[in-house]
Amino acid sequence: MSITTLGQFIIEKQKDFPFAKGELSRLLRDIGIAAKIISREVNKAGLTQILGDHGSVNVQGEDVKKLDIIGNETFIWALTKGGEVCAMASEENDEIIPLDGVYSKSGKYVVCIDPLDGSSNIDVNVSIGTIFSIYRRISEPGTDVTEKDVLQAGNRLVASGYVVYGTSTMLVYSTGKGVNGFTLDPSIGEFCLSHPDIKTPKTGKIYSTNEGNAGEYSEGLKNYLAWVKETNKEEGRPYSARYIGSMVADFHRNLLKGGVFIYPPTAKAPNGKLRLMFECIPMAFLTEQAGGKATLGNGFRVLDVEPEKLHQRVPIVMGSSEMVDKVEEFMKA
Ligand code: P6P
Repeated sequence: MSITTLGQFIIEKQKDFPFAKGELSRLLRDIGIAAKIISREVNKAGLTQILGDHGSVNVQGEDVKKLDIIGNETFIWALTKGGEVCAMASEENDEIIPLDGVYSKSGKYVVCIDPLDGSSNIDVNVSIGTIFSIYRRISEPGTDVTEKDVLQAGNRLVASGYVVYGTSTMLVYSTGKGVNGFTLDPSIGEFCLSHPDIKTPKTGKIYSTNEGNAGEYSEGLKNYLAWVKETNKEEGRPYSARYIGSMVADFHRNLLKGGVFIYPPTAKAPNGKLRLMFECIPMAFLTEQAGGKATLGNGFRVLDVEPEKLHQRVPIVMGSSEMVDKVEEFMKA
């Protein structure tokens, strides 16, 4: 049998952590369970004309919960049941969520989650995703959790990953020893290793940004966007613009093919639109683990930002290292 399931892989890799007693392995398993449930729900989304639009009352007169609420509740359920997590922070909740499972209070980990990022794309059948990051709690096991347990810089991450619900459902994660991708085989209900040891190309041909905002970009970034469009065969230009407006889908494509993703400050989002804790840190960790770069656009590593607010937003330039350098060269000029 040539397949390696997520569970088997996690156990195999546990030897990378000599002091591990299996808690992180069980936590990653719990995330996999939640991802499978959300994948089932997301793949039913197209049937809303029968099941009723999410957020409406269906033909049986039942309230159809919005998918991002279902996603949020599924992770709260899975991580509470699993007992390894003392608290969660969710893009859907203003405050941190202390978990009240039998073992939660002694849980060693906290999890930040964007349960369904890009959910506005569900109704048009565009890929969406879950983004998660795992930290060791700072407070003593058994004591009350505080926001300090969650507001940790990305350079203290234990693990991060995402699930992309697309033409297939994939789970991609890293515990700091490289990046591995698993594809869900619905016929056996298992995530199977399909993309071992993902390395993102040093350079690429794809740039991803919402050029509808370009009128508000800095002069330097406007110059970069002009430069990428100039024909220069020796330097492999023009590049291709690829932007689907669903971060996990844009990220996953660029991770595998090479590319740069840019969300700079705009008038509507003066600190950038993407959230530090729920989108930027977990994706920056994966990018660096795959050999790429992730900065605020000024050379400052996303993983070194000391978080101040749970839902704070930051600008981000991330992807192939040479492409990030080129964007920053223009932005500094
Ligand atoms: P814009 C989706 O709403 C999201 O949070 C990310 O998934 C995506 O990358 C970004 O916003 C798209 O933002 O302003 O380009 O529509």
